[in-house]
Amino acid sequence: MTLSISSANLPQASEAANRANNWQGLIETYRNYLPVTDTTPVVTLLEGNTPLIPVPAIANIIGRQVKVHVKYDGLNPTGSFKDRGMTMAITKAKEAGANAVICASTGNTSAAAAAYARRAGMRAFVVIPDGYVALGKLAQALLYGAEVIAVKGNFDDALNIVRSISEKYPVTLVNSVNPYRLQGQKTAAFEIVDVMGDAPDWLCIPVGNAGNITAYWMGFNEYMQDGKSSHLPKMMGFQAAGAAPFIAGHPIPDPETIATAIRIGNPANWEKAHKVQQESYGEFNPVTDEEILDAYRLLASEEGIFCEPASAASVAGLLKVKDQVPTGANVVCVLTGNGLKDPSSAIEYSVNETYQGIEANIDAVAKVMGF
Ligand code: AN7
Repeated sequence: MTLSISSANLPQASEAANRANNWQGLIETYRNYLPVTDTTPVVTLLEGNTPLIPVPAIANIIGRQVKVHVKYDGLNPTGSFKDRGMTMAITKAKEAGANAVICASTGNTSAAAAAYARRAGMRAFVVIPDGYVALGKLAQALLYGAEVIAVKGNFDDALNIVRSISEKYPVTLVNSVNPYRLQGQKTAAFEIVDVMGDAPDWLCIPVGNAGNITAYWMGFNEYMQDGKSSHLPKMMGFQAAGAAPFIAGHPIPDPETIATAIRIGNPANWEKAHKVQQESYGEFNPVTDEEILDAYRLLASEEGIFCEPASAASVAGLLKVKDQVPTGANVVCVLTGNGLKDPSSAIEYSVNETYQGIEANIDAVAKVMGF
């Protein structure tokens, strides 16, 4: 007997499956919302389209039928949300004929800038605070071919330097003061609404320079104006307690936190962030390093999701203010970076340790297992 298979017999691929299989990167997907033309030379690694994952263990802690999802942007090509901004910033730099880009970075921006700039054939200069960039991020920047300059200062010092250099020399600044960065990053809000069918009630997000919270707000507003959502979320930004200028109300000269990605004392997008907070009836709250680490371990060990410490600040923050969450609310926490970025923190702060020096035989291993 012969089996004939025609396409009519096959199940129809869902719209979601089509979207995943045909994904062309966020500039192609959201072209109508972005400052590009038909002749813009798009530089892409097919970033975006990251999963929105339910986290039932975290929702259970809150109770009251609250639903919680994480937007796992650590699954972007270089492992962080920075790819969304960088595809736009490097595309526009290429369009303008730039040969070199520069950024200050706590690590993730440098990895993304390096990857996209090198792909576009440009030099990438990254200025980092010496000793305060997680190992995976430094490894990426070097291997992608960036020229890495480690300065004896913090991120805020590095940002001041690169701002001045980009004014004086022919090199394009790709920190989030570059407006194209936020244009690209706003697409994460589009993706959330596209998947959920509406905006969430709350968006919880870690805050450093406050570029990302500003970009999300822009995205939610543009989609709302386009009739794609019925309401806007309350924007809940969380800073590490030792690096919390928005809670202090003034820049912090010596920011300190184990979450080195957000070890930032003088955010570049200060006014924009306060506008977001006011317009969205949102809040900025601090989370301690202990709270960040608790959320970091909880996400990994209860939900199977490995993010970097700074990203866990969004979940730490949600749990901190959980009594304020309305009953039945839809909450999205943004997980900005992949856990593999920072293997040292994972090993240092993990509850479990490796059983070492075990003889390589069945009895010895079974004994360790408790049998
Ligand atoms: C994982 O890479 O500033 O509030 O130089 O890497 O938009 O600054 C990184 C920031 C959150 C904060 N989570 O975002 C850099 C850098 C992670 C980050 C933030 C960063 P913004």
